[in-house]
Amino acid sequence: MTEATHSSDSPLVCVTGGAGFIGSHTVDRLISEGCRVVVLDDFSTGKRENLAQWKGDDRLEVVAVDIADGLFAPLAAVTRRRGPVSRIVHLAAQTAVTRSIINPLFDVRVNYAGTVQVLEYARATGVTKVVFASSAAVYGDVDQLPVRETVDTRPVSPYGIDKRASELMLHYYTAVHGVATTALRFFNVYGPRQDPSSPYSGVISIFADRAMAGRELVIFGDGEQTRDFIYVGDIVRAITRAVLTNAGDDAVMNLGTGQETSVNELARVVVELCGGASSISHAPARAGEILRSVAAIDRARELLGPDYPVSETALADGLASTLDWVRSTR
Ligand code: UD2
Repeated sequence: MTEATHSSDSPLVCVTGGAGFIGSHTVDRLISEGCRVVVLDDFSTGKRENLAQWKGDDRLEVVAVDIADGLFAPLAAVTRRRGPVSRIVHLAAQTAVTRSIINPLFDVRVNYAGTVQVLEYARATGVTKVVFASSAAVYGDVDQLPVRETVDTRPVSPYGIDKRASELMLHYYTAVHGVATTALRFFNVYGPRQDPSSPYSGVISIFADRAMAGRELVIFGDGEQTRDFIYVGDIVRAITRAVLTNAGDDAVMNLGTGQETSVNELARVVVELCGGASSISHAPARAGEILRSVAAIDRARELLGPDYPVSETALADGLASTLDWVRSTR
């Protein structure tokens, strides 16, 4: 054991799903803020290359593990060497809403039981804070926009139900076991490292990938459906704040920008930023598609603090950074 690896003034933070899109950016930020990080990831969608910048750096350790099998065994060797995990960012999940509809038991195992595994570890080992990636999917279809955390949640997929059930479990562990927790309801997150290769990939990653290659963009439905697109850097600032402080203890909060953008508008901007070579076509709307989605962000503003804007990155700037990244990978 060395001073550096066991230093008590440098918190050891566990990031589940830390090799993924949002997870790897979270790792970058936590290390740059002075933390040591242990990543748990099953590499089903996460990639080692997302963490390649830390290769050989003692501040990061990566353990390949399925979160649903529990955290005790995979973290035992790490904590023997480095001391206890003090905080957890829980991002590991199966992220495709459609997959949860096809295979609800798989969703329950990974997204719900996986969260309970995290909370059990936190309770048993005295972890001081757990931050959980919830989703706008907990809302289902709502009448009043922008959507507030106070509305009744009516999730319409096993994915949304498991995220909501996980939030309730977080509250239970806070109320009964005293584990401090925060649930962050992500809206549509985009940015560098988002993988465009799956049919469930985020629309911005798909549009950026195609427009950069001069290929056609396909809009599902009339394209007037809206989303609240938040840049990954802004999401990661909020995660870091919540996990390293008591901001948002025992709360759920939306993380979006409060700005509504239609898919038509998005397609136009992406094509323009890429030089205008791509055509845009339409295909039938996706089944079960929500028409409009936009977050009320007053609660996040209040809980994270005025010195910590929920969303700093304008869509045009975030898209430019995303396209720069796509360019750099070719
Ligand atoms: C997002 C989340 C999902 C869940 C859900 C909750 C992402 C990637 N997914 O699903 O995990 O939290 O919100 O409501 O953030 N589209 C096209 N063409 C394409 C791809 C998509 O027109 O090639 C449309 C799609 O029909 C939808 C919009 O773009 O209207 C956004 O699609 P998405 O898959 O990026 O995200 P969403 O909102 O379905």
